[in-house]
Amino acid sequence: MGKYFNPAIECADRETMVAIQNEKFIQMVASCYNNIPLYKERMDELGVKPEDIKSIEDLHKLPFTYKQDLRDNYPYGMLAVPRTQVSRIQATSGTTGKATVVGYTQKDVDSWAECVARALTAAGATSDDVIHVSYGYGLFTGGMGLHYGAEKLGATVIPVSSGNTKRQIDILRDLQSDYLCCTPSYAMYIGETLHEMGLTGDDIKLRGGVFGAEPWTPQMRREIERLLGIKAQDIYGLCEVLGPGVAFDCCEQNGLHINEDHFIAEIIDPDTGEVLPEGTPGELVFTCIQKEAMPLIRYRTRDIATLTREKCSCGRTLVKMTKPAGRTDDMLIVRGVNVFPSQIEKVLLDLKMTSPNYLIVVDRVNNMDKMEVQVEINQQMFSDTVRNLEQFEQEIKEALRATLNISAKVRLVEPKTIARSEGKAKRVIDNRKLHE
Ligand code: DLL
Repeated sequence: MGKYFNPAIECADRETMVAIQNEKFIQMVASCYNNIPLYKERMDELGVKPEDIKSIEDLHKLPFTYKQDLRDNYPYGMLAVPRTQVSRIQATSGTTGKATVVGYTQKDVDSWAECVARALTAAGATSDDVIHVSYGYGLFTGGMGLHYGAEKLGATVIPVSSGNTKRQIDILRDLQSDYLCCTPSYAMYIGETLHEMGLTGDDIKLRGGVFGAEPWTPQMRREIERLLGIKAQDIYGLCEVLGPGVAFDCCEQNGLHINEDHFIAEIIDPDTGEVLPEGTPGELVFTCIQKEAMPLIRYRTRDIATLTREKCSCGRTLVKMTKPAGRTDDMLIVRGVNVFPSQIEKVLLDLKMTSPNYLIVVDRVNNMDKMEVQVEINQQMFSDTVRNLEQFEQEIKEALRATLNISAKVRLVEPKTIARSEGKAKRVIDNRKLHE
C-alpha cells in the first residue's frame, strides 16, 4: 500500500501504542514545563511537577489549554523552542481579535507531512499520482499541509490554490490529475461547474479526493463522488494542533483514525471538564506528544465528537473519532473560513450608523454556503434616501469582506424588526442541516 502505510504504528496493538505514547508524553510534559511559562504556572498552581507524570494515565492531572491562551501569548509566547529554531509559521483563519499563530520546527514540518501522507495513502493515493491541491495556500494550513503531504508521498503536486473554477477544470484535464484536495464545498462547486461545461467525471482522470476543513454530510460525500466520478475521503485537523492530518478516514468511510503516535485524544464534558468514557459524545481534546515548537497539553478543540476503538475492517487500530457534530462555541465555518459572530458585530458597530441588532443567516444553496447579514438600521437612517441606503449596504459588505475574507450578502432591515431576546441573543440561523 505504499511507504506511508505504516502498519507498525497504524496497526499496532494497544500495548505497543501506549508504550510509544508514554515515552513521548513524558518528554513532552517536561519540555512544556521547562520552556513555556504558561505551563509552568498552570502546573505549579495545580501542584503537579513533571516527575509526577509517569504515563498517559496521568494525563487528567494536567491543565487544559484554551484558544484564549494562544491569543494571550500572541505571537511567540507558546513556543517551547527559541524562535530561531522555528522554520514555519501558520495561523488560523478568521478568529476574533488577533490570529492564532502556530510555529513548527523543521522536524514538525516533516512529521506533519507524514501525517498527511498517511491520510493520502489511506485514500488510495500513491507516489505515481498527480495530486491537485485547491485548498488555499498561505497562513491557512490547508494548502501547505496537503502540499507537503503529497510531496512526502512522492507524488507530483500541483499547487493550484483555490479560485478560478473553470481554470481548475482545465488543469485537472490537461495535467490528468488523479487526486483533488480542497474543501468539500469547493469540490461540489468544481463538480457542478464541470457538468455545466457539458463534461462529466469521464472527461477527467480523477480517482479520488481528500476533503476537509469544514463539516459535510454523507449525502454531500455521495454527491461529490457522483459528480466527479471519484471516491471522496475525509481529513480532519486544526491549525493549533497541527493542521490537516490529525485524523483521516479509511476505506470504511465511517469515522476518522487519529494519528495516535502524535496526538492523544480525550473526550470531555465541556461544562465540567470530566473525561467521558469511549462511545460518549463530548468535546474533543488533544495533547500533542511529538511537536517540538508548540506542543499543546489538553487543547480544547470545541469540536463535539465520539471516540471508538471498535475493530476497523481496514486493519488500522488507531482510535477513530466520529466526524465533528458541531462545536461548543459559536464559531461558524462558511466555505471553509472560520467566522465568529462577534467579528461581524464589531464591523457593524465600528460603522456606527447601525443599531447593534443583526442576524446572520447561513444556508447551503446548490451545495455552496451562502451567508446573509441582516442589519437593523436606526430611525435616522431609515428616513434617508434609497441611494444612500444602497451605498451604506455596499459599505457594510466591503467592511465585512475585509474582516472575514469571504463575501456576505447584506440586507438592511427596518428599525425594530429583528427579534429581541430576553436571554442570550440568537445571532445566527444556520439552515444548512449539516448533521442529520
Ligand atoms: O481547517 C485544517 C484543515 C485544513 C483540515 C484542510 C482539513 C483540511 P482550522 O482553520 O484551524 O484548520 O479549522 C479547524 O475546522 O476545529 C473543525 O471545527 C473544522 N474541521 C476541520 N476539518 C474538518 C472535517 C483546518 N473534516 C476547525 N470535518 C476544526 C468537519 C472539520 N469539520
